[in-house]
Amino acid sequence: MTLSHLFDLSLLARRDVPALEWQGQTWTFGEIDARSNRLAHLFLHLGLAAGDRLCVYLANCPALIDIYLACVKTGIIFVPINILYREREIVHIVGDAEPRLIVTRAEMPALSAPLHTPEDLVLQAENMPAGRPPGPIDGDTPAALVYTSGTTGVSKGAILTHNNLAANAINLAVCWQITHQDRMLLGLPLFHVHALGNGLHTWLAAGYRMRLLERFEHRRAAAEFEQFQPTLFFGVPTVYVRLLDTPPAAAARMAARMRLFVSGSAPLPPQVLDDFRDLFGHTILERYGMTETLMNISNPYAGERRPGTVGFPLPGISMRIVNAQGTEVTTGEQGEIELRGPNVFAGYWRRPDATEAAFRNGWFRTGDVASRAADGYVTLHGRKSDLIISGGFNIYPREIEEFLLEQDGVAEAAVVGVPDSLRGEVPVAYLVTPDPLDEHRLEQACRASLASFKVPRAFIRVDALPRTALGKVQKHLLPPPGKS
Ligand code: MLC
Ligand code: AMP
Repeated sequence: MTLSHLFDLSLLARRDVPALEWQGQTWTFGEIDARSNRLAHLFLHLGLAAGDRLCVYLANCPALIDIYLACVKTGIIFVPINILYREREIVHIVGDAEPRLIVTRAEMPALSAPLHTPEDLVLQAENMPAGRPPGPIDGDTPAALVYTSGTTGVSKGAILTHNNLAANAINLAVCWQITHQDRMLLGLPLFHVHALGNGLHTWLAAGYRMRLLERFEHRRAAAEFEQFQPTLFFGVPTVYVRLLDTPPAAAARMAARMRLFVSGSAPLPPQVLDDFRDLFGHTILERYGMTETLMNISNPYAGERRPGTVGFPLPGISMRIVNAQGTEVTTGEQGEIELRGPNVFAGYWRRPDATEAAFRNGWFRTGDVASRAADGYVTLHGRKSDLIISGGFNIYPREIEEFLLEQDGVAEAAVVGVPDSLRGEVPVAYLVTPDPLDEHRLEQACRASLASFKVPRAFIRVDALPRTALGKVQKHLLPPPGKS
C-alpha cells in the first residue's frame, strides 16, 4: 500500500468529519481530499510527472498540506525548505534537488525553476477535476526529500519513501495509542520530519482533528490550548521549557483533556520532565528520531517513561550499539547506534558516496552515541560529530565556519555549541583576526545570509585555535565564552 491508501482511511472513510482547523476555518477530510486532487491534476497539467521534485518554501499553512498530498497522489517528490533559511541555503537546496516547480510567498533570488504562490496554484486548480489522478506508485516510491546536515559536510536530501513514512505513522499510532478520538495542536514546522512525519502522517492515518498553527509562539500557547482542548501535543524540548512559565491555574485548564505530550529532536533534560509533571500533571513521553530514519526509539506509552532515556526500539526496528570496530558493546557500555528497519531511508539524493558511508553491512550508522541498560532502556549520550542542536534545529558548525572565513579579516574560525537553558545549545564563534573584531558587522553579515538559529550568539577573538599535531582544531580546548 502507498501513503494514499493509508490516508484514505481518513480522506475517504471519514470524508464528512471535521479534519483541520486553521485561523478560525475548518475543513473536512473530504474537502482536503478534493482540494489536493485538483492540485494533483494541475501539477500533471503543468507537465510535472512522478519522480519530478517540487520545492516548498512556506511557513505552516493548509496549502502546504494540500501540496504534500498532491505529491503523494502523483509520485512527485516533495522537497520542503526550512522557512528560516536565507538565500545561500536555499540556492544550495534548489541547485541540488533541481525542482520543476517552487511554491513560495517569499521574494526569491534568481532560481532555475518557475515560482508560484500557493494562492496562484489554488486559483489555477479550481477548474481541474476533483477526482483522483492516476498515480503509478508503490511503497518504494520516494515521497519526500528532506534536507539535513547529517553528520558530514553540506546538507543532503534524505530520500524518504512511502513505506518509510507509512511504517513510522503506523508505529506511532499503535505505540502511542493515537485514534480518531484524539485532537492534536500542531505548532512545529512542517518542513521537518517531526511535524511532517509524526504530526501530519498520524493525523491522516488515524483521522483525528488537528489545529494547525503557523508556528509555536509561547505567548499564545496557553490560549490555543485552552480554546482547542487538544489531547495530543508534539514538541521539542525548548517548547516544554517555554511552557514551564505557565501559571498553575492556566496549566490545569490547558491540560484538561490532554492525553499525551511527546518530546523529541533534542535531549529533554530530566529536570524539565519533572517540573513539567509538577505543573501539568503529565509525564512527557520522550522519543528519539532522525530525518534519515524517522522515529527509532521511544519510551513506552504504558509503563515507565524513564527520565533521561529514550526507551526501546519501536516495532520492526533492529538496533545495535557498536564500538569503533563495529563490534557490539556490552550492557551499559557506550557506542554508536546502528539501525535497520522499514523506517530507514533510501539514501541521500544523488550522493552515492555519502550513502555508502552512512551504512555498515546494511546497518545505518546514526552518529549518535548511546548505551543500553540491563532492562533495555536506551540512553543517548551525545553525538560523534560536532553537530549543534538549538531549539530542535540542527546546525553544522562547518557551514558557519566556512561563511565566517569568507568575511574580511577572518583568518581562522571555529564554531562550537555552548549549553543554553532554553534552546539546549547555541552556537558561539572563535575567530583569529589581525584586527580587533567588529562583532556587529559580523553578526549583521551572518543574519543576512544564514538562518537566524545559526547566527553565533558571541564572536570571540583568540590568538590561535588550539590544534593537534596534525592540525585538527581541538574545540574542547577553546576558552568558555566570557573567559577569553
Ligand atoms: C523559530 N523562529 C521562527 C520559527 N521558529 N521563525 C519563523 N517560523 C518558525 N517556525 C525564529 C524566530 O523568528 C526567532 O528569530 C528565533 O527563531 C527564536 O524565536 P522565539 O520566538 O524566541 O522562539 P522560541 O520560544 O525559542 O521557540 C522556538 C521553537 C522553534 C522551539 C518554536 O525553534 C522550533 O519550532 N523548533 C522546532 C524545530 C523542529 O521541528 N525540529 C525537528 C527537526 S526533525 P530571531 O531572528 O529573533 O533569533 C528531527 C528528528 C526528530 O530532529 O527526532 O524529530
Ligand atoms: P535531524 O538531523 O534534524 O533529523 O536530527 C536528528 C538528531 O536529533 C539525532 O541524530 C539526534 O542526535 C537528535 N535527537 C533526536 N531526538 C533526540 C532525543 N530525544 N534526545 C537527544 N537527541 C535527539
